[in-house]
Amino acid sequence: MKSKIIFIFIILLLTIGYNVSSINMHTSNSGDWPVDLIGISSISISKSQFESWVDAYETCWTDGDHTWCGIPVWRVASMVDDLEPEDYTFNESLANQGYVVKLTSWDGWVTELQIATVAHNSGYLIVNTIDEEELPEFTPRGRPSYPLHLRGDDVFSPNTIGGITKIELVGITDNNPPNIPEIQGQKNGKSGNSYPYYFSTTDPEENNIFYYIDWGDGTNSDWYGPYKSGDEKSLSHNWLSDGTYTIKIKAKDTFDEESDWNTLEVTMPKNKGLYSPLLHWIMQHFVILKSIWK
Ligand SMILES: [Ca+2]
Ligand SMILES: [Ca+2]
Repeated sequence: MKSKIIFIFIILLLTIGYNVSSINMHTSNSGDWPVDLIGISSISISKSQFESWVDAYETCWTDGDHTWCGIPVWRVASMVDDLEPEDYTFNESLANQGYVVKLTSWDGWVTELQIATVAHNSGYLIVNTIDEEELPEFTPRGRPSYPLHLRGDDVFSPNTIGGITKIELVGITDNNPPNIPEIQGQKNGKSGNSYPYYFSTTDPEENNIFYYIDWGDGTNSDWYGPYKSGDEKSLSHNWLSDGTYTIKIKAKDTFDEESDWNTLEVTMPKNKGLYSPLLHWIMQHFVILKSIWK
């Protein structure tokens, strides 16, 4: 009898202990930030960062019982659709190419939205509050909700998703590399002097462009940019030793698609045997003497 009472007491203790620990887990929401946002650039969004975006673009939706507030999906996408993270402008040309906004919940559920459907559409909101309070960890039906939930006029099953901890722009397709860059500049000069070289190219999708210049003397510019498609840029270089060098240049776009190389041969120094001022003077006078002789 006594052992039975002790046994029940232990079971009671274990049950209470389990409930206490599970209550602690469910009331502690702090573990779900940062949320990963991955596109052309990537950011781990902190809670306060997301709240600052909501300050800029707050959009709310009421389901009759509750008011949910956050920002439209396309505004979230705009934070990683350029090379610079948190460039608030929406990359329309990228959206016109088409991609999918993939939302992943911490429980593994995935919802994919075509950017063509959600662009400039307030029917799809990523919300972080309900009735001005933080989201609960779970919906009344036991589905994940905190930290971010997809809500709005156009959100129906099976697109409903909460507990969003990863947002990705995927399927950015049909991309082409930039065209082979052109390069112009002095082909002859003196070693030790610095000469500017001008280069430019365009990208079929008007993506921003990076340039890489190999100066032919064991040094290079590394990836240089990004610059707008079609803009002319210049870099100066100084060859320290006499010789003939082959400058090589290539370009890549924001998707890391690389062009082929272009080349330009330069000679440092000028060939003194041919181009010295004395020889130039003799050649000029030889031509004059020849014409007089005739
Ligand atoms: Ca942007
Ligand atoms: Ca491109």
